[in-house]
Amino acid sequence: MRIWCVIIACIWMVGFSQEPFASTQNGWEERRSFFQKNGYLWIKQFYSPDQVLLLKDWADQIHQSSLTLAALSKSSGLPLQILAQKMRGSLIVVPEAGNPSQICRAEDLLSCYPDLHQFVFGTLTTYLTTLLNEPYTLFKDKINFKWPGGGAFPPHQDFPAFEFFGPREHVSVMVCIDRATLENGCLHIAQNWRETFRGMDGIDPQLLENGTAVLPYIVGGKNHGTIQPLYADKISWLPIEAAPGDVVFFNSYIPHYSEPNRSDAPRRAMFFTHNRLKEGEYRETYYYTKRADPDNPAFHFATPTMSRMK
Ligand SMILES: O=C(O)CCC(=O)C(=O)O
Repeated sequence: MRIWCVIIACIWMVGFSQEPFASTQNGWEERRSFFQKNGYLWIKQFYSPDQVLLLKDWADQIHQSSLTLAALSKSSGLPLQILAQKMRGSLIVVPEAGNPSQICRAEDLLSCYPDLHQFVFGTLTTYLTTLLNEPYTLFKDKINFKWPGGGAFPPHQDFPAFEFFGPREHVSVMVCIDRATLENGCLHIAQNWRETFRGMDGIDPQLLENGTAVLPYIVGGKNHGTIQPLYADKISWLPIEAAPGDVVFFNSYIPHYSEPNRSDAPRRAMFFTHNRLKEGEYRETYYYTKRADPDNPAFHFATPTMSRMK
């Protein structure tokens, strides 16, 4: 009798100790195959409420610094673009096209906030590296403030804005700071976009199958970078009404857009774009080039900001 009890206990312990391992593996595999099939992965409550408090503090500090730079620009008569060139350790601050007294976005956050850099690396970069089973590295980073009245980001793919640098694919992570709603201009992501365009003229079928096709887009003018309406109108869009602490991983080919903020509260979100480490480290080159040529339309691709050709 005693020997049977020992055998049953051993079987139960082996089964019990294997279960968490087995379910963890399944968790990664499910997430990986969802991301690979759909081009995005939305993880609700990725950050805890206390981590969200930290992120909100960073967002507040970044906005304060951006306002200080905007005030310096006004008092010195030097445009923000020139300040970003002269003060290489400072944020890159870009005003709203429709309301230049409002800040649309700030970039190169991680050079100015080393603690935020460590926080992002230890959470998002590490998570992404495990999710996709190979090392990833940061390519660029920014916060889009989208204050009340802040402008729309028309439908676009990110890849054509990044393609002048080395990497052939990227994964951005949107970190939701404020609740994002239909009213305040949440992100919308294309669903099944590869299926939508199968067999359609003007798109390379092999690239479409690989998920790396670039849809025809408007070049020049105030809609520079926007997917041609003939194509964008066919897409079925998923609104990401995300809560603070939610994160959304999405690749640089998936079409996305967001509406203006029609509410009276901000819709802030940070974006951390990564590339495969084996394609090289580009973050410093990216920001060196952006500071040297800030009005290049490639840096204002489907955004509510001003550039040379807009
Ligand atoms: O902040 C948003 O709503 C959209 C962001 C985006 O698509 C971009 O910055 O390229």
